[in-house]
Amino acid sequence: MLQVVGETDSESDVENATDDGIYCATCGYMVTRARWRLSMNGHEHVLFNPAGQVFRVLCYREATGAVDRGVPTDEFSWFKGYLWNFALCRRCGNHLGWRFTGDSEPALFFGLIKGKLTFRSGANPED
Ligand code: JO2
Repeated sequence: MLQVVGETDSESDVENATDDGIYCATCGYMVTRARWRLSMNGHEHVLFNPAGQVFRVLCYREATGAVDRGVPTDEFSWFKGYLWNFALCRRCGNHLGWRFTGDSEPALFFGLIKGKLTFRSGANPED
């Protein structure tokens, strides 16, 4: 009977892996992961807010490196049936996008501004 001994990748190693990490472009903190990409009639959207600002918005199921701020509102919501509030970088507080919540699946997702993210680990935001 052969027994495999020694170290194997634990669940937490996998959970902690940053190979697909996506980071705050300002401070480098890991905000989300490629594996959490979500399509809401598309992953990437070009959207305007009431102030006339244009955003390239990417949708993710989760963004552990973001904190939400403010009272969710449905005013000007880009996604029908969803309330939004602000999503800020958990480390530097930069505005990264919006957190969306609703009654149907998915009940929660994040719309993150492409230009506020970097897809390179350890990228120097000054580069
Ligand atoms: C989210 C911002 C937005 C809206 C905004 C600042 C102020 C206001 C901002 N539709 N929200 C969404 N506001 C997005 C939007 O689903 O318009 O862009 O309504 O006073 O994030 O800069």
